[in-house]
Amino acid sequence: MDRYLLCTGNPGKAKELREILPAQIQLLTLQEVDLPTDLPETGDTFAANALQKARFARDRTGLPCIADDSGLEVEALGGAPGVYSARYAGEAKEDAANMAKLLQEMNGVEDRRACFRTVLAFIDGSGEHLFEGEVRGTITTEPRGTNGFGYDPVFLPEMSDLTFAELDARMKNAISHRGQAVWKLARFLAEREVGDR
Ligand code: ITT
Repeated sequence: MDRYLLCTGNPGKAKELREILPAQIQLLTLQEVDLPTDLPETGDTFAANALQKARFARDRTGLPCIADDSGLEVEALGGAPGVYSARYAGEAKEDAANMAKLLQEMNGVEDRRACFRTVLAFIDGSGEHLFEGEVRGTITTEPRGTNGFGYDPVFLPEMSDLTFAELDARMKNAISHRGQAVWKLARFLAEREVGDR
């Protein structure tokens, strides 16, 4: 079985990555290899941060590493919170506080367009690889639904009447930014395996 290190301390992300990646891939957690769960991410793009987290873990373990950097870009806020999505309302990285701040900033704003983005970085002996996904939608005026994590209750994906938090996990994964990026990674790994045969 192939073993990969999942370089995230966010349980919501980890759950989705596990759900989407093929079952024959064994995913190790940061705790299992004695690394901190809050890896350094000081870049100003999703790609830079995903690479920074994956490189940090790869340098220390030598394992094939997968890191996810993601966030919500809101048109009327000039792309904020963007790469600062996790710490939008402070260092504590609290979902409820982040959503409350976002709804406050968007109070009375008519243009509610937004985009969720994920960049996955995968590093192994073959080098560094990036996979991206994005989904467009709008910010609701109040939280709806209890599934998922993060900003899910306030994000209404395009062509859906339900927020990410009202969709079940399979539906969210089928259309989400993370779902798209992970499918690209899974296809890359599968095609490489076929090539190796
Ligand atoms: P790691 O760096 O350890 O992976 P993190 O939570 O710090 O965890 P990011 O820096 O990538 O991760 O921050 C992403 C932020 O965007 C965080 O607040 C998430 O809650 C939010 N987010 C990312 N994907 C999301 C999704 O699918 N649904 C809702 N919120 C999401």
